[in-house]
Amino acid sequence: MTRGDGSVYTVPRNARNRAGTQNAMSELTLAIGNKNYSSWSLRPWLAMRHAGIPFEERLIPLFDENWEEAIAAISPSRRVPVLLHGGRAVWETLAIVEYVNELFPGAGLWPADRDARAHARAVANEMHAGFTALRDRMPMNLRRGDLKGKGRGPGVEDDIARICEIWRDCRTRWGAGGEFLFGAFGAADAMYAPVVTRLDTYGVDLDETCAAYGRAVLSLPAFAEWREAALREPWVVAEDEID
Ligand SMILES: N[C@@H](CCC(=O)N[C@@H](CS)C(=O)NCC(=O)O)C(=O)O
Repeated sequence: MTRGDGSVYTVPRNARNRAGTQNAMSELTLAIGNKNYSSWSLRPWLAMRHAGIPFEERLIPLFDENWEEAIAAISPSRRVPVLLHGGRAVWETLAIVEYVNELFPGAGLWPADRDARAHARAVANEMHAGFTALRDRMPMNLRRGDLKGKGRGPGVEDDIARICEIWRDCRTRWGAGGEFLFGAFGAADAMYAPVVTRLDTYGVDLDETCAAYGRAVLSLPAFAEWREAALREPWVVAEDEID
């Protein structure tokens, strides 16, 4: 199996045992929303695709005429992403990441070092629970190239300052082995990937450390694959389009 960066990833034997069979692992299905808008969907998709973890993708266009029926049939929270595996539904992005990490412990989704791993989980959770001003004002929208300077409002600058503090801190303390928060690309980076796209879309000025980190995320082959598909999508979600 090949990772997104071209290196080869061997499925660990204990992962096979936990999943039951090799076949069971190849039957992972990740249900996602529109690639242009669904920032939560991007996170586990990117983590899994970059790591070379095999999965089938099921895209359910957000809020179109079949949305409610389709999502209710597979997701208890009626939200995407949701991972389907062996009759089980795993919803909530971080729960999906942890589930996949248990199936593929050799995939490097979290850092090997315990201190780094604790830090990675803390910043991933901080992303999951917070930055609501930025998320509300700057919806992910990969198609738009005309939003530089837009999306500002109360709380947004504070969110950006804290995010950049996290990135600088991770890069300084743990990032020496690569271009990402903990060196190699992993789950913490996947959690922040939609923020990277927002800071780019809305033209936020960054210091060199954060700008370089953002460029590294946007340059990932797996992210390019997601973006290309997003740009081909026909759907428009009016509430995520700002003027
Ligand atoms: N806390 C959830 C958030 C998931 C979420 O809000 N997904 C959005 C799409 S990006 C969704 O399904 N929205 C549908 C709705 O609000 O009805 C997670 O971590 O997965």
